[in-house]
Amino acid sequence: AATPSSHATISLDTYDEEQVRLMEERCILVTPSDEAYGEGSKKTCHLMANIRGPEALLHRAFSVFLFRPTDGRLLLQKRAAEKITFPNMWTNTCCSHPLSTAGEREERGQMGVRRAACRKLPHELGTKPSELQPQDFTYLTRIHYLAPCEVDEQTGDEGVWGEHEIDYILFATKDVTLDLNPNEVSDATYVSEQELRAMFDDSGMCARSPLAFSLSRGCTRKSNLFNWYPPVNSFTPWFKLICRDLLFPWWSLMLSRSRQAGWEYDTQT
Ligand code: DMA
Ligand code: MN
Repeated sequence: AATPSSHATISLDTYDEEQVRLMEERCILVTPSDEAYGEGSKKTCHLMANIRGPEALLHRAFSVFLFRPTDGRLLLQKRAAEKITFPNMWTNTCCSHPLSTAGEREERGQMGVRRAACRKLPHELGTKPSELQPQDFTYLTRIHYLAPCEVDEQTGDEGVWGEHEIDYILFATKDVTLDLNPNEVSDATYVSEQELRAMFDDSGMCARSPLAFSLSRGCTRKSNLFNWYPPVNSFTPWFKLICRDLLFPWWSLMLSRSRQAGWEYDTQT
């Protein structure tokens, strides 16, 4: 493995103090077949210069999807403005990284990522530690993905920050109490499949720029050349990907099965 000094770095002076501190966390470096070979700071791992660099740094992560038992709705969070990567975007219940400690490096039964999820849900959403235990999660699969935080629409240039991860997908169905950490999460909501699809319809190109607005179809928001609206909803790239490939197909299957079984499962209202 290369020495840390060979990796690109950047000044964090303009960012939130607490989020800068968290950039010192030690992520687990992995090969594309998810073999752990070392560790790197969260900062090093999330700079596009290191992701696109000769080493193509890749690290281990997890994504939790938490469903409410009473109505099957999924808990979404909106990332705080303070987040250095992907601020202000809606995403799945909780995402983060297992750290390079003995407990969170453990691979047997995905124990490391399960423990990391049990550490981060209370930190981000204020769930009680007793409400979610490692065995409450169902491990679905791991996905390898790469996404820059920003891409310049004109030049195609990528911004400074991004993700390049082997992401463990964990589902759970559990009632939890919420007490949002405002440094991490600015909003949270439970959505049905239909409600989530409607939120997606209210994102995309709509009103990103007056030109994009005038060209976008099916957009009812008012805009003109002197008015700029940010997108109503924007979503993290990994959440969109997981929705398309895993969540929506799984959700429809689960609902049709539960209807066949005669369960009263109200997802419409
Ligand atoms: C990183 O999530 C993990 C994935 C799957 C993108 P994050 O940026 O929310 O990490 P953290 O909460 O540790 O800042
Ligand atoms: Mn990451």
